[in-house]
Amino acid sequence: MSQHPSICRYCPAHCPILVTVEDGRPARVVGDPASPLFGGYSCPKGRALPEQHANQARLLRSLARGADGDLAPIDVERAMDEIAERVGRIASQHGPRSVALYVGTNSLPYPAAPLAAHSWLSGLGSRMFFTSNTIDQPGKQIALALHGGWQGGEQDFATADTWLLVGLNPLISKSAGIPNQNPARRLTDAIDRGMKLIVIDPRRTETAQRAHIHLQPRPGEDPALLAGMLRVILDEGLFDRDFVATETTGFDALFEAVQPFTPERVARRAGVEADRLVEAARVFAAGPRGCSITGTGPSFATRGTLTEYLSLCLNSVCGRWGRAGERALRSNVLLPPAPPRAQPYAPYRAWGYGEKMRVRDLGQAACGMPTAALADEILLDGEGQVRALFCLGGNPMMAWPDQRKTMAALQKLELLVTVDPELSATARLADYVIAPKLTLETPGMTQPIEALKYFGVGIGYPAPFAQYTEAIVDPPPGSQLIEDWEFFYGLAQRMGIALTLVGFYGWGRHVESPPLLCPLDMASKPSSGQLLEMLTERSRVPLAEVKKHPHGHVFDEAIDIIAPRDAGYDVRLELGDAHMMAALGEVDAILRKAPEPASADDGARPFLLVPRRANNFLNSSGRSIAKLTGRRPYNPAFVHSADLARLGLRSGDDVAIASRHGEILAIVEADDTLRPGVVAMTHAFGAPPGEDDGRDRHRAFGSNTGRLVATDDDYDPVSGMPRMGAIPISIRAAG
Ligand SMILES: Nc1nc2c(c(=O)[nH]1)N[C@H]1C(S)=C(S)[C@@H](COP(=O)(O)OP(=O)(O)OC[C@H]3O[C@@H](n4cnc5c(=O)[nH]c(N)nc54)[C@H](O)[C@@H]3O)O[C@H]1N2
Ligand SMILES: Nc1nc2c(c(=O)[nH]1)N[C@H]1C(S)=C(S)[C@@H](COP(=O)(O)OP(=O)(O)OC[C@H]3O[C@@H](n4cnc5c(=O)[nH]c(N)nc54)[C@H](O)[C@@H]3O)O[C@H]1N2
Ligand code: SF4
Ligand SMILES: [Mo]
Repeated sequence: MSQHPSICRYCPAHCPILVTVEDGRPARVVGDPASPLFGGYSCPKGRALPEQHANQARLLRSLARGADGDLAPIDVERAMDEIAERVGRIASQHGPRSVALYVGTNSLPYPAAPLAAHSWLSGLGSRMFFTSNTIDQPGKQIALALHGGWQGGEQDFATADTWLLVGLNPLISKSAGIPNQNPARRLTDAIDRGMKLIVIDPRRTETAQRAHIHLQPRPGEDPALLAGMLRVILDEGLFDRDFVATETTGFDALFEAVQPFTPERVARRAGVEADRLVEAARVFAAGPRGCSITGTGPSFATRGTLTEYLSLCLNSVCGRWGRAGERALRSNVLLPPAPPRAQPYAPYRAWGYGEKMRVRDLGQAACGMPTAALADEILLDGEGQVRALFCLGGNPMMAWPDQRKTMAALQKLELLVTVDPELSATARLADYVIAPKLTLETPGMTQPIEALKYFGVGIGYPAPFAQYTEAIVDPPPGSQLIEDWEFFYGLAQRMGIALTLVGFYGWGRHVESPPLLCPLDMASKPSSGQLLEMLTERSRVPLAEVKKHPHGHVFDEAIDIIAPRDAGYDVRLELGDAHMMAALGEVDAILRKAPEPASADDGARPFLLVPRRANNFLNSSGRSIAKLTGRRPYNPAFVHSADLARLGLRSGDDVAIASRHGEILAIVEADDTLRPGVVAMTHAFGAPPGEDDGRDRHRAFGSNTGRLVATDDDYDPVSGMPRMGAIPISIRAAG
């Protein structure tokens, strides 16, 4: 028996852990009390890492679909031979665009994997690179491109006087909003200090329960609510005049555009009290320090870009950005040095360049390619049609909008390959399933998590923290597993493609320094450890230094002091972007037509379905682990008890939930933390169409909310993301 410090890579929090190893296998995981910043925190998912590694459902060998139509074990080298041959043939017959790659959430634990996969795809000549980002919060990157990001970063939660969270629940999701390192503890400390938390959420979440002000609106009204708060702040002169005058442009346009959003009008439509809205605006503006951050709730409820843009405007008019002479909040440690200045990044184009989709006039944008349109692209016959799809750490069948369409598309492909440790719903449709090593069997580091700060405000480490871990166990005996990057390296070798890893996630267009290029030796394969060394070649703190601190370390020597604006640099933050002001005009028009929070959809669908995340699962991951599912392997439909009573239902009853687009069976559960009229369900549950037709099947594996979403209805014209929240639904008893 031995104990090893390592990093839990199950979710983006990347908590430092102590792993007890017995007979070469992980036996027990606890939060590492010796690590700074996290205070020994761990959650049930992290503590279930031994079960994940030893899971009965785990694939110990790769699989290929045989002539009989069944998946059967295959030697991984042979699988790579066959796949290289087949994808090469498709690319040469139909052009490289016929090959697409989808990277999901489980690429994050493996820093080299998405980079190797991307390089392989580029080498093939295809730009059809998709990620889960465009079915998550793509508005964050689009809004940053339109508004401008601040090089000095945001203000620190630890010293804030006020904090605004719009539709996110960091106490459970641990991904943004409150620093992820034991967020509940950090929130307690902040509130004890006197910080005033404001939460806008239709559910009285774990986070909202601790708020000074909780606005519990009808879902989907966030643009109006934030415009209303901005109006109060601008009208009452509560903003930072100096900052607005010297660092921003477009104030007059914003001032004009928010005028129609009087507190009374907004409050009436959103179903909140006007006085509380005004109070929220005043508390936020009073600060003096704080930040506004948005989450997946408003992102899914349509107009996510506008909500994020207005949130950035709230921060900018209140001057909530790091000033010259202050210490920067998020210094680089394993990323290359990037001395921050008190000035915006140069603006960049948010859309209108790069690869085009053949459907709905969508294409490449600041957020990446529109994943919600990929199924349509596969289904649409014609030149350029996608015929081969490679999935890395993602599960389209559980996570993409419109599960039926997704299934039809995946079945239509000539070649579907996925890298997945289990027979996910996507893997079951695949021609090849590559069985990968899991986190404790591979080296890892915190660099990808450090780089998440480029994706939006309120994400990333609040201190120069870094950690590196070696692989601490070997793969299970008798297995044949490779690392995700090795699969793409193997394909590249066979296809004569030379791989170059483009370092530090150079996808954020406003990353200031030139990308780090790491060409790989294609004749003699590097080790995973060598790849991590290459990716940290120009790091602010040498990787060798980070390795000296196996429990993780805060590198105070890396703290940056924000420098003043460069002489002659006149870029300003944009408060009045024309697209966003026009979008506000559309919201105004909607309010004019429907001033009341009328029934959602002609009364036929009187409830609004919203997302919520479960502590024991990461999207679809964890559902095969008994320790995490416990006695409830399904995702309840949470409904307010007053609504249940009106419907004549009781907790545990079966119901049919129908949207304009589809219907699912579910099990209701009373939850009085919800605003009446709102139903909350966790996504990525359920089974593929055809497998859940029998009675009671939903009791065994839950219900897929993606069935209720249409990809081509009410979608964002830039990211292509459809309405995935605030979905009008009906509920009726199912006998
Ligand atoms: N209706 C609805 N749809 C949604 C959402 C919602 O709230 N509601 N949320 C959206 C959001 S925010 C996101 S990010 C997407 C997520 O979309 P995806 O990333 O596509 O979905 P996941 O379920 O996270 O897929 C993870 C897959 O990785 C596999 N996996 C687990 N561990 C490993 C590993 O170590 N290596 C590899 N290679 N694979 C591994 C799992 O078995 C699983 O199949 O879904 C989106 N879809
Ligand atoms: N335990 C766990 N952690 C996770 C994940 C997981 O599946 N499980 N997934 C990870 C991923 S991929 C992501 S993207 C992040 C997401 O992290 P978060 O964005 O924090 O996601 P949620 O916890 O679902 O919080 C969304 C909140 O929005 C509220 N909401 C719904 N509709 C609206 C609306 O119209 N307006 C407003 N203002 N609020 C609304 C919901 O009630 C809910 O409380 O979490 C990550 N962390
Ligand atoms: S919050 Fe839980 S799953 Fe996420 S890294 Fe920490 S222990 Fe792992
Ligand atoms: Mo996500």
